[in-house]
This record gives sequence, structure tokens and C-alpha cells, in this order.
Amino acid sequence: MDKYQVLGLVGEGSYGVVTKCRNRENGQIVAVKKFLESDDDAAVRKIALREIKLLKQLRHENLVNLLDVCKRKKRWYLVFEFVDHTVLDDLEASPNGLDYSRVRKYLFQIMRGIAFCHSHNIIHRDIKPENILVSQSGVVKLCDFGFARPLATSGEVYTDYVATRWYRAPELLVGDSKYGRPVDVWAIGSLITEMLTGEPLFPGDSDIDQLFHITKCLGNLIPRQQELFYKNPLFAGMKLPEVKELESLEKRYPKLPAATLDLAKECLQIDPDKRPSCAELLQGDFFNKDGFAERISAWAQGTKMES
Ligand code: 38R
Repeated sequence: MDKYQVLGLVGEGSYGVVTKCRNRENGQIVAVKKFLESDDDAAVRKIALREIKLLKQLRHENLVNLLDVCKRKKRWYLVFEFVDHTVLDDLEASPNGLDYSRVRKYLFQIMRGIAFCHSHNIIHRDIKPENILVSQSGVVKLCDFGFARPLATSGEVYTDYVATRWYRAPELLVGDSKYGRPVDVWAIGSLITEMLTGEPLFPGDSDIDQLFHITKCLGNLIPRQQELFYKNPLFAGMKLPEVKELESLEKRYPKLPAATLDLAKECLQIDPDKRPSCAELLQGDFFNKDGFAERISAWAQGTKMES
């Protein structure tokens, strides 16, 4: 790793650290993700190896590009292209939210990246503002597939799941082991209003509080989720809230354009089977009215030179 000169720290998490570096040989600026020592931590090693395998399979303009992988002194290092900033940085710079036109451009690219993952049977599982990178010219690149994993084959169930609570779909919160691509669509749905207002949609401070936020706005869980909730020992002795009067998205955000709220509501259906796929949403009105699709693909053609 001597060929990389560290310029600064850009992120830190349970996995290890991310630094901005310069390749001494060619001057290229990169982001190096250094995992915690992996020999004595099977979990970290598992995450690293899984991420490497996934990223090698997944190459797309809206996914961050993995340049190099190495292991030194029991540590894994992943070297990525460096992308200018994250959507979290954008939101910190604009606490009252981003412009509609910028949000539409971001959403289109987020959907494209996730549609590509889904077409390869990969669910991301941790879509949130800090995992959405944005280049100086506005190209979106999704990152952090540490939690991503290939879809279970039928009958197989998932066990090792934790993702950021605020973006978690109801099926995950109640502990449904049969979840799939719709969890990513839910996370995108909760990002829509957050990007436009700067305010997280459902900022729960515990799993049960998260369910309160969701049902207050969107209504009761479906029967399967209610059953799982009452069977889940994590919720022993707790009761699901019975919502009498909804505080709907329209009530909460009367000033947001109706088209945006419609898109958010489609993504945020309580029943995962009712949520449209990213591929379907890309074909929908939101991205195809007033010449947006043509404009953005012309723009994307122009930025391809960049990478
Ligand atoms: C930036 C810029 C500003 N903050 N990342 C994605 C890789 C990456 C990160 N490439 N370019 C950046 N650029 C690992 C940050 N913060 C940041 C973003 C994502 C910190 C941690 C993570 C999560 C993947 C991860 C570096 N992993």
C-alpha cells in the first residue's frame, strides 16, 4: 500500500476507515477502504470477501468502480475511484433540501444503479444518503455493498441483516426472513422526501418507534407482518400501534409537487409485493414527462468521457 499517499480521512465505520489517497505512480486520486484486521474477526473478513466478489461482478456507471484489492499485514484494502462527495454532504450544505431538478436527476441515477444490481440478483440493503456518491458534474455512484448479498434461492432465508434503521422497510423491521428487492425500493422512497426537504422521513429511535413512524403515515401493517411482529421475541410484550388518523405524506408535505409524492407513495407501500420494481419506475411518468429522459441521457452521454 506504499504506493498510496494518504491525503485525509473521509469516513469511519464498524468495518474500518476510508481515506482519500494519491497514487504515487500516476497521481490518480483514489478512496482506500481499509478493513479492520481480518484474521481474528471472521465477520469483517466475511464482509470484505463478499464485497470484493460482488464488486468484481458489478460494473456500471452508477456504481462506484473498484480499482484494486490487496491484503497487507492481515488487512484487506479496497481501492476505489474517488468520487467528490456524498448526498449526505449535499444535505448538510442545504439543510432545507435540494432543488426538484437535482433530486430528479439523482433519483434517476439511483434507480438505474439499483435496477442494474437487481437485474444481477443483488440487493443493496443499505441505501442511505452517505452511500450515494456524487461527482463534481453530478454523476451518482452507489457504494458500500458491505451489506449487499445475492438474492436467496427459493426456500433459503436471510439471517445476518442489519441496515440503517430510518430507511428500513417494514418487512425487515418485523423480522421477515423472506425479503427481497422491494427493500431497496422502500429505502429509495424514504430518500425522496428527505432529499427535497432535508428532513428524514421516518427518523425512528428504536425498531418499535420506526414502526410507529411508518404506520402513523402509511397505515397498518399487512396481516403477515402483524403475525411476524407478534411472534418476534424482540417485540415481546409490545403492541402494534392502531392508527386512527393518518398523517399522510400530503398532510406532512403539502408544498411538495404531487408527482413527487405519488412516486414516494408507490415506493413506500407497506406490502412489498405492491411496490414497483426500479425498472418499472424508470419507465414511469416521473422520469418520462417534459422531456426529462431525453435530456438526461444526452447529458449522460456527455459525462461518459469523465470516467
Ligand atoms: C467520498 C467523498 C466524501 N465522503 N466519500 C466508496 C469509496 C469512495 C468514497 N469513493 N469516493 C468516495 N468519496 C468506499 C465520503 N465518505 C464516505 C462514503 C461512503 C465514507 C464511507 C462510505 C461508506 C466505498 C463505505 C470508498 N464504504
